[in-house]
Order: sequence, then structure tokens, then C-alpha cells
Amino acid sequence: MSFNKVDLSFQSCKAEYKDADVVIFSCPMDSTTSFRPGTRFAGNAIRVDSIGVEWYSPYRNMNLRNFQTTDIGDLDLPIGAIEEALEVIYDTTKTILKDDKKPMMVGGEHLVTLPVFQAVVEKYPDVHLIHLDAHTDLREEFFGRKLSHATVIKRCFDLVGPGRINSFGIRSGDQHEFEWAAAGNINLRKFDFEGLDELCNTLKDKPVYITIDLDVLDPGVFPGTGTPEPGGMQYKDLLKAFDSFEKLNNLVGADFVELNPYLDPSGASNAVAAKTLREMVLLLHRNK
Ligand SMILES: [Mn+2]
Repeated sequence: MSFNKVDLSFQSCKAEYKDADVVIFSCPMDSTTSFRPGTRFAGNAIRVDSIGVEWYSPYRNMNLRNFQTTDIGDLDLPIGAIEEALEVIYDTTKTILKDDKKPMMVGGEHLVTLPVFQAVVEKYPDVHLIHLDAHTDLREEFFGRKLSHATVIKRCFDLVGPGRINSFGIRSGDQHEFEWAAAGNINLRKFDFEGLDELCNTLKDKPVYITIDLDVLDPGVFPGTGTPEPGGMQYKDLLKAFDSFEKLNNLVGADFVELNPYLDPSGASNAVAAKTLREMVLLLHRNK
């Protein structure tokens, strides 16, 4: 598998693939979205708007200029063919990991996390997942489908088993999902990020993958998303979470999902996503 060079990239992330330590790619898929579709347009919306984001992060005291990052663009996903699209995402992630680089995936709906995490689990069987989201995403099936944005964390659980998934900020889901989590299957923190810092201490030398559903943020901060959930986190809470992520010495990959650029004509949600991408790319570079 080889990747084309794209004209439109995130900020300064134009290293040659062979030289890159971190590889950005986006997954234009929203096939199972149940409410307001459009996340397939997120990747390129962020690329265009990334012109407004500085290369230097005062939070990390790191500069994107000093690191080798490439952006291979939107993956070429077959529209409407869910399994086939997930296969392309899986193959892409496998290649990136085989080449000893870190995947930084941008969704898309949340289901696109599954094939990335699957490839990560195959390389790092003892990986732990940190999941920030408004929603549980723990249904066994959704509208009769096992593969859905509403089942994705349950499918990740199927890959790693109990005690390895840590969800934070959760404030919406079916009662049985909360009960299933509380039965000791996953570590689920309702409403906020309390306990995340301690968790990062515990996991500091373990391989960790981070998935962020940006709807964990309050709709006042991040209205550009398909299933907004009031009562969410402020952006400063997310920045504090990133400070905690700095403790992780073996961050093996990351993603964020669920930006729908057309639902926020102000463009503020794109700015939130672009800044988040800069911070996450820098976190991935920290311990390379
Ligand atoms: Mn989600």
C-alpha cells in the first residue's frame, strides 16, 4: 500500500511519508449516522480552516515545525458500503503501524474508530483505550446493526475485554448501557473528566490509544456536531485533559470524530477541531 501526496494538508504537515513519525488521515464516512449526517466533510473543512491555527502550541511548548508529520488526506472510501469502508481504514492503519509511524485519524462518524483500534490492538495487544464522549456508544446493536456509531465502544470492548476501556464525560445513553458499564466491564465516568489525571498516572508506561468524540464538549463550545448533548465540557477542560495525556509515555495513536462542519455556519467548531488536531499531533510526537 502506498499513499498519494495531497495538495490540501493540515497546516505545515507536509513531510514525505517515509520521513514522518505521525500520519494524519481522515475518514469521510457518515453512513450509520442516526440524526444529522455530514461528518464526511470534516477532514477537508479542518484542512482549509487550519490556516487560522498557529504552528506553535503554548500549551505543549512545542512547534509543529520541529516535527515530521504528513497528512495523506481523505481516504478513498466506497460510499454507503460500511464493511468495505472499514476495511480500507483498517488496511491504512495497518500500513502506518507496520512502517513504525503513529496514526492520527480524523472522522467521520465514530464507527471509523473501530478499524483503527483493531489494527492498534493487533500491534499492541495490551493497549488501553481512553474515550472522551457525551455518549456511551455501548449498545450491542443499533437498528439491528452491530456496526454503528452507537455500538463502536462495545465493539472495541469485544477486542480487548474488561478493564481496558476508560470513558469520560458520558451523559447520554440507554439505561442498560450504564448498568453494563457499572458491572465492572469498563471504567465509565459520568458528566466530567474527574479521575482522568490519576488514570494517566496508572497507565503511563502502558500503550494507550485515545479516541475523542468532540460532542463531549458542550454544544455552546462545539455546536457543529450531529448529536449535540447539553451539559458538556468546556474547551479548557479538554486542554486540561491534554495536560494529563502528557503523562502517557506510550501513546500509540489517536483520533477525534463527529465534527459536522455544515451545522455550524460560524466556523467556530472547525476552529475547535483544528486546534484539537494540533494538540493531538504534538502529543503523539512527544514520546517518539
Ligand atoms: Mn461517540
